[in-house]
Amino acid sequence: MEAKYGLLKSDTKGEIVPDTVIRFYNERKTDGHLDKCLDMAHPVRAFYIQHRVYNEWGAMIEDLKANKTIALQPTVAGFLHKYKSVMTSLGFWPALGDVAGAADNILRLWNVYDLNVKDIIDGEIASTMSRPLKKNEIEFITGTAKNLEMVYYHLSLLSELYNRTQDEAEKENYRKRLNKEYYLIKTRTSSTLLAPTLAYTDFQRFQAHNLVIKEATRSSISQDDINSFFAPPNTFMKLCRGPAKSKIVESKLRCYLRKTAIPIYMAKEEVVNYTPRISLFHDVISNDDIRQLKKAGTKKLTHSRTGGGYVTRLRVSQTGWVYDQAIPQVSRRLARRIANIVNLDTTFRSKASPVEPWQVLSYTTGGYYGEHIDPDIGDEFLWNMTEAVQGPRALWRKHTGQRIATWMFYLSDVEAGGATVFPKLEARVPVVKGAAAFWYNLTPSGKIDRRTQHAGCPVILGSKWVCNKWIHEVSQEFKRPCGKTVASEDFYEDEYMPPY
Ligand SMILES: O=C(O)CCC(=O)C(=O)O
Repeated sequence: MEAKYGLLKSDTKGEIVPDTVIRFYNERKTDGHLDKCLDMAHPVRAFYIQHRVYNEWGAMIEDLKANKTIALQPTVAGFLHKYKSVMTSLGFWPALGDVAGAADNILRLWNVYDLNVKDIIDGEIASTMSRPLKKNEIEFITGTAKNLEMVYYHLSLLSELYNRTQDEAEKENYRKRLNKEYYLIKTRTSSTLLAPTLAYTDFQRFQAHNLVIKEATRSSISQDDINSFFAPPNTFMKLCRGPAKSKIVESKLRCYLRKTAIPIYMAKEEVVNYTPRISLFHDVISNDDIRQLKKAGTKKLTHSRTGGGYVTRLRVSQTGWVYDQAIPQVSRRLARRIANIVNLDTTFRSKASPVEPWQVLSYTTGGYYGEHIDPDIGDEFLWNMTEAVQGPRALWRKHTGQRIATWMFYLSDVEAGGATVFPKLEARVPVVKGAAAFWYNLTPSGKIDRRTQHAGCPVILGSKWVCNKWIHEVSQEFKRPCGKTVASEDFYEDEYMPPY
């Protein structure tokens, strides 16, 4: 027993409690209550909880369960019970990929929002604290940055590890690692390590490389050396951080009370870009309908996929498709409201439907959707293909046409981050619960309007929920007629509704 669990301790009730369980309970006090495990709103907390659960709990639980005498004692039994309830609530047990994903989330937030490495390590994100990261946790994020070839972030973390330790031997170790990594990266193009076959044929380069590595252990790199790997922010990042349009252009954006198909109902439209028009319609879904959409969506949530059907780092969220039958009244009400505002056919049909089912999306901290357009790019060539090569997906597209427009409800507010941005237009839509963004993806000639390329910025704190309703070309022929020329861009320059 002793050998298996290490130190065994007795508590006041005379129980024998393995030190791992005592440590778990002690850490709980500093990490917050176990129930907080499910509160993944803070990126640093979300990371260290998954890191700890992955690294420590799995092995400990197996050990405890294997020994019935210990497992039946109240403290240990209580612990095992807690473990079971966390498992049930989470629905999964974090794997290495989940921990790496949580580390990747922190790196993404740092990169996109230009956070401060010291604040991250101290557990402070957007002025909200969690506990500081421990050395092994910082090491894990450092390793993730290295794997992702995020050079600046990798070296900055190593440098921080170096600065924070007081232990001379450890300091020396970090210094060597830091210098070696720096020189390895600097000499990467000629590195024999990246082209192993060269190591045996190109001795001159191999020796030169080795000399560099030897040199690296002697010299010291500065902050300026690390900064030489820093890449300036692109438009997507700038927009995630805040508005990017000039003050003059911004001051020309207006809010309107728009006529709808119902004479007594005026829609509240905030225009965030005029050409092409991108609007945010306020107060278009009630809290009760939001609750029902989220409830139905939650039952269906799985990893979001991108166009080709892949789970990738381009899209970090959960998706749940909700068919009208699941929430018939809500669906009818919302579909009618959208139709009344934008004058498009939004009736879901089993064949050649002008709309897709509701797509509910949930983002937690670090979650985002990289730049993309909503129409299927492959479809631009679809019409030239024979049915045999098109396949069922293409056939479906053929019957429904492209996604002519996107209507996206915001089902939550978000504590920080998460805006929807259009880098080619420098346009930005804030996350406002109860509102919906709307834009056309096609020009009147049916061409994909690539100016509508957009992205969901990473959520910094809290969670973000949205719901897409994609509207297709089919059955919109009289609602949104083609432009008179192929070149015509926006048919209704400033009005969605035709004059009644
Ligand atoms: O979450 C967002 O803000 C954007 C979502 C999006 O672009 C999409 O689901 O296609």
